[in-house]
Amino acid sequence: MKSSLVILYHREPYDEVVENGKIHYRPKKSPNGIVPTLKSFFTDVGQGTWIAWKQVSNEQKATFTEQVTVKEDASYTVHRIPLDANQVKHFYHITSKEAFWPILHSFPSHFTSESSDWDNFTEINRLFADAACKEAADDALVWVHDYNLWLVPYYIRQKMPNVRIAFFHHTPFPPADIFNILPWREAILDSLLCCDVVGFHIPRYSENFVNVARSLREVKIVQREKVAGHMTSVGIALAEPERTTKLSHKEQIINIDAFPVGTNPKNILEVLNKPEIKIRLEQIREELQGRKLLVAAGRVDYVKGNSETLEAFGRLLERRPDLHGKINLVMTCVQPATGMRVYETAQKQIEQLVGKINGQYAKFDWTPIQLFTQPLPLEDLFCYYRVADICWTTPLRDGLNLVAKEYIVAHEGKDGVLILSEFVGAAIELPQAILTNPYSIDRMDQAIEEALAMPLEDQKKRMTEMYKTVTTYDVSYWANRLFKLFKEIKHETVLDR
Ligand code: GDG
Repeated sequence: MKSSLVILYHREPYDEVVENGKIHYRPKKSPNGIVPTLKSFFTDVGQGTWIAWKQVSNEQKATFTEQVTVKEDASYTVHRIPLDANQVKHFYHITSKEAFWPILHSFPSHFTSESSDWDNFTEINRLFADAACKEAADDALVWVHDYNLWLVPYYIRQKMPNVRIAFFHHTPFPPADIFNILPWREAILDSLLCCDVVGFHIPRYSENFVNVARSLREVKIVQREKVAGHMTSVGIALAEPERTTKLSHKEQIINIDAFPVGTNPKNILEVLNKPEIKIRLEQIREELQGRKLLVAAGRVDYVKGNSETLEAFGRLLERRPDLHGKINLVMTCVQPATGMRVYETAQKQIEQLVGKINGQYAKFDWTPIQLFTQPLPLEDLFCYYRVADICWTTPLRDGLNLVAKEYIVAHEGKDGVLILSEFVGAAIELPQAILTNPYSIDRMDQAIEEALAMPLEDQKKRMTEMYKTVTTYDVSYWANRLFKLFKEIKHETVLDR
C-alpha cells in the first residue's frame, strides 16, 4: 500500500536492540527531541513511511532488509537507505559539516569545499528521493527535513509532479551574501523552489531564503504579512517586522513558513515528578551545599559558543574572588562521532579551557566546572536543569535552541534565570530572558552579573511569562499547526490561480 505521508529524516526513528540474536525495533530510549513528534503524525494517516539512512558493511549490504514495519502507537514503515562507511563519512561528516554547516551558521571562515564530495551528496539525495517516490501515493505529502537532504525535492518533483513537498530547516538560514558562497547554490535553490512549503524556525531565516531566491532566480513575491503573535518583530538581533509568505517561480507556488519548534513540557515534568527523581534532586541539592549552580548543555560545536561561555566564567572567577567555593558550572558538551575532524579542534579547546580554569581556581573540596563529554542520562540533565539557578545558553548561532525551552519548563515559572544568546532562533520568542551578545566580552560579563544579582521576584515574573510561552507553543502546537497547514495546501501552480 502506498503512503499518504512520507517523512525523510537522516536518523532512524527507533533504537535497534538485538536480543537472543533477534533484532527488535523499540521506541527511542530518549523521548526528547523532535523524533517522537514527527512519528506522532503517523497516527493521523492510514499509511506512513519514514525514510532514513543506515550504515552497513559490504557483507551486510548483500542481505540488507530495506523495509521494516514498526508498531508503536501507530504502525508505520521505515525504509532504510544502506550506506557504507565511506559514503557516510563524505555525505554526513565532511560535505555536510565542512561545507554546509559553516555557511548555514554564518561562519564563512570555516567553510571549505575542497574536501566536499558533491557527487556523493547528489547520489545519496537521489537515493532518498527514489525511496520516497517508491513509497508515496500520487497525492501524498512528502516532508523532508534539513539541509542534508536539500536536493531531494528536485529529484522527487521530476518523477512525481503532483505530490505535495514540504521542507523544514532545523538550522538557521544565512543571509544571501553568505549562502551564495556555496558553489552549488543554484542546484540547492532550484530544489527548494520545487517545494510547496519551505519552512524555517523564524521569519529572519525565511526572509534570508527569499533574498537568496531573488538574488539567483526570477521569482515573484506573491504575498507578504506582518510578523505578529508571540514572535518579537523589532528590537533584537534576529527580529523581523514583515515576511514573505508566498513566492512563485516559473509555474510553482512556494508557501514560505516560519514557526519555531517547541519542546515537550509534559514529558519533562513527568520525568521530574517521578519519586526516584525527587530523591536525586535532593541529593544534588545536598551535594551543592548552598553553592549556586549554573548549567550549560549541548554538543561540541564551534557554533554553540562553549569556549566563549567558559572564557566568561573564567573572567567571572577572576573578577569575583567572593564567588570562589560558592558557584559551580555543569557543562554537557557531548563529543561528536569519531572522524568529524571539524570538531576536533573545538573539543580540544573546550577541554583545555576547563582544565585551565579548574587548575587555577579549584580547592580540595571545590572544583568550579564539571564537564561531561559523554551524554548524560536524560533524567540527570533534567535534574540539573531543575536545580540550576542559572541556565547559560549563549551559542554564537543556533537555529532555535531547545535547551533554553527545556530549562524554562523544568522551573515551572517559579524561579531561575535564563541567559540566552540573541543569535539563536528562540531569542525572538523569549524576550524576558537576559538576552546577550556572545561576540561581546562586555555584554557577556554584564549578563552573568545581572543573572547572579536578579531578585527572586524578578526571576519569578520573567520565568512565569516564558513558561506560558513554551507551554503554549510546545511541540504539539508546532506539529498541529503544520499538519493543518499541510491539509490546507494542495500542490498549486500559477496556472491554478
Ligand atoms: C538542531 C539545531 C534546533 C544536551 N546535552 C545532553 C542532551 N542534550 C539535549 C538537550 C536538547 C538537545 O540535546 C539539543 O537541542 P538543541 O536545540 O539545543 O540543538 P541541536 O541538537 O543542535 O539541534 C537547533 C534543533 O535542531 C531543533 O530544530 O533547536 O538549533 O542545531 O534536547 O536536552 N541530552 C542528553 N544528555 C546530554 O548530556 N540525554
